[in-house]
Amino acid sequence: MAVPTLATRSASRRRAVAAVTLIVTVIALYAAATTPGATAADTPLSQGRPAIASSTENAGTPASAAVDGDPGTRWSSQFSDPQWIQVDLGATATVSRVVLRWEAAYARAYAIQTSTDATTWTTVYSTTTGAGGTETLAVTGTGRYVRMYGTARATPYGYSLWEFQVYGVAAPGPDPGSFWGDTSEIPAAQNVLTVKVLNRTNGHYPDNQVYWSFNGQTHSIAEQPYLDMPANSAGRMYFYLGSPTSQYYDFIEFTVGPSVFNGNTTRVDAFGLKLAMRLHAHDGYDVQVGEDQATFAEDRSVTFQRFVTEVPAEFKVLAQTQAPYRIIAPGSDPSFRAGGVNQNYYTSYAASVGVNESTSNIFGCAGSLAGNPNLCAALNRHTAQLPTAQQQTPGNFYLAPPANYYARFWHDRAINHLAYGFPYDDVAGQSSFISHANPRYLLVAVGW
Ligand SMILES: [Ca+2]
Repeated sequence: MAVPTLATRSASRRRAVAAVTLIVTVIALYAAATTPGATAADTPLSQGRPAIASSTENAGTPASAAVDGDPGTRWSSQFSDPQWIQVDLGATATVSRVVLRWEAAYARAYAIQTSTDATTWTTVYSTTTGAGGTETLAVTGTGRYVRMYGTARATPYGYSLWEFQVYGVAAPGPDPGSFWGDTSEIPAAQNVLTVKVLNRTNGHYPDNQVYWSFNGQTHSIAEQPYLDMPANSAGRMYFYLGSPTSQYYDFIEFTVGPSVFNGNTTRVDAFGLKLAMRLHAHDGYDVQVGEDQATFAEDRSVTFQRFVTEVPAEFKVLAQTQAPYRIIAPGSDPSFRAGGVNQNYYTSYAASVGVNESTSNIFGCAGSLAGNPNLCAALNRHTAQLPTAQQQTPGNFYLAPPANYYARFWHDRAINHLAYGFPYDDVAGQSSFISHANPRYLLVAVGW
């Protein structure tokens, strides 16, 4: 472990205190048995993207194995109907082709469906006479999410796909320039750097209802979008929507030296508002962290619903108890603490790797784990059972329970998949911490 910076560790050591009903209308809007002319070399939009499924047969057949591009790994479900597998393309795409590479356990009846929000689905292909093997389907659809929804198995086994490949054209994302606005008129700092706060609430709040607060000053961005940031240690800047005391709030944290900025967004305690920050330095360094632009673009209610849909049952409560204001970290929820229904969520797994620590202390990297960042990170990422050399390989993270699915959710929605999902999420460079000398400005986007 490198010596941590003040900002990161002071923040990260804080203890946390703090089914969608699917009406499947099987209407084939478009179905064709022809194979579209596409080059064999093109890469599916689905490859390497986050995938989830209604079930898995065992830990060796995760949903991710159907989108990994490896013909020797597969997803398989439990042996019942219906079952589904869904992939998140990361942004809205025009979908033109789906390739299903079935293992022997294939679907007789299934639909291919698309969705913009992982809640409401549109069927773009369906069949009751699936043939198994490799099926190449020409479809016409639009969506960020694509799933195979199986309603009748062809064998007594489950549904099993070597690969679930979605091809098409990704819609152009938001223009990064317009997201971050015009940076040419940012005033030069008299102190260390200029902070500019951006209203990216998609019209939910006007500029005179988007507030920032730092070191005793509170302003709306209509009054004052800029702050000339002085050197300070372990500082926080808070953001509020609606009023300066609104329950819709969040913060960034930082340590600012005479000629350096160190700081991060954080989901260690909770999600309150979508936040992203972009640091620009005099030498041309220009780096962004925080929620990605697709997450900024979607409504808050969609983000909450997506959380409930995507995480395992034990974690759904995190987006419910303090809704609509917060999605809280698992270590903050009574269900995972002593006496709670999931107090033993981690117990047997932790014991299997020689750790005797409470579930909430594992999520919070507290107790005996406060001094062991690597082990705490491995437990949160479900890599503690692997050889040490593989514990910090991102491709191994969050592949099976028990794991911190709250943290995984924020990584899946973060720029470059970097987020502070738990206190030692900086292990293996996975956090949203950024640091650079001679900073010129910091842009902070506040979303809904
Ligand atoms: Ca595979």
